[in-house]
Amino acid sequence: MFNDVTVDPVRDAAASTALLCAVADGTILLHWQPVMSADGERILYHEALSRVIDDDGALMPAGNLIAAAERVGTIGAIDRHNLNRVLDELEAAPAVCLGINISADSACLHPAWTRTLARLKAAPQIAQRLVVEITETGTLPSLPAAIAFANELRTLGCRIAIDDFGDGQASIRRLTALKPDIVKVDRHFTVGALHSKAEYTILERMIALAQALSPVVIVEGVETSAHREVVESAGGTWQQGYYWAKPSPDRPWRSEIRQLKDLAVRQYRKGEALVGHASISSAPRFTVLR
Ligand code: G
Ligand code: MN
Repeated sequence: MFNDVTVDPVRDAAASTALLCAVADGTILLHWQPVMSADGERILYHEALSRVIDDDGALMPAGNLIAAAERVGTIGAIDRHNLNRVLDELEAAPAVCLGINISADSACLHPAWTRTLARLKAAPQIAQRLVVEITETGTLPSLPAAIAFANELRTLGCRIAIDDFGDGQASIRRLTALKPDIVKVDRHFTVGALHSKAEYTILERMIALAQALSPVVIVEGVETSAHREVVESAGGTWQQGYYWAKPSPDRPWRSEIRQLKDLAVRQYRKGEALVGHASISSAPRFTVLR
């Protein structure tokens, strides 16, 4: 059932119910994938991606179930659950920036968002480290509603990203109205750029267009070193994809905290003062966006 891509209302109802049950059972999990600078030196943020445990106990991407939940209209509850789990992470780790995917269908100021928005309002230092990625693949049901949602989140300090830019159905005029802080160029342009000069030019122009729409541009689908190079030469300074890291349950920002704790304990035992983050040479570097 999980891998079936044909659209059928009964299957959609079953799949969307399975996803809600996974939330209730705690079998929907977040994996993390970093957004990296083209030189591999900096991490912009880590994107949370949903994974579900299937009937055989295997972990699998939740993409098909999410698509069904979007069609049935239950995606809002899933998105709010995931966003609240990301807020838990941000609360636990004071230096990291994290990203979350919100379906276009959920991007409206529905009363169900009240508790989550209150949580963000109460903690601006957490909101400032959150990137809310609104996917372009679904059509935005109401542009004014999406603009109000994006503006509210931005007022609270969050960054708004347009996901899968170039792959969806929304017009550029509609996307401009969201005033995105970040645009993520869809991975198909990366794959195409190695095929022909014409497709390379399309990638280059897509990046330039995205740069005109927002101050930060991320290019997705960087799977090989050839992709890394072609994207960098086309102007893609922030990159994401399997070449840099596959989505993983590991949370490197937690290991930084662990290293800091270990260091503190070692230095305490040796009678030395704690010298801080700069001394942890192996720790990943985080770019706090603002
Ligand atoms: O729509 P969005 O860009 O949020 O989708 C992320 C999805 O893309 C996740 O399911 C993730 O596992 C997958 N993904 C991440 N990096 C790559 C990549 O380099 N290649 C491909 N094909 N998929 C990727
Ligand atoms: Mn995304």
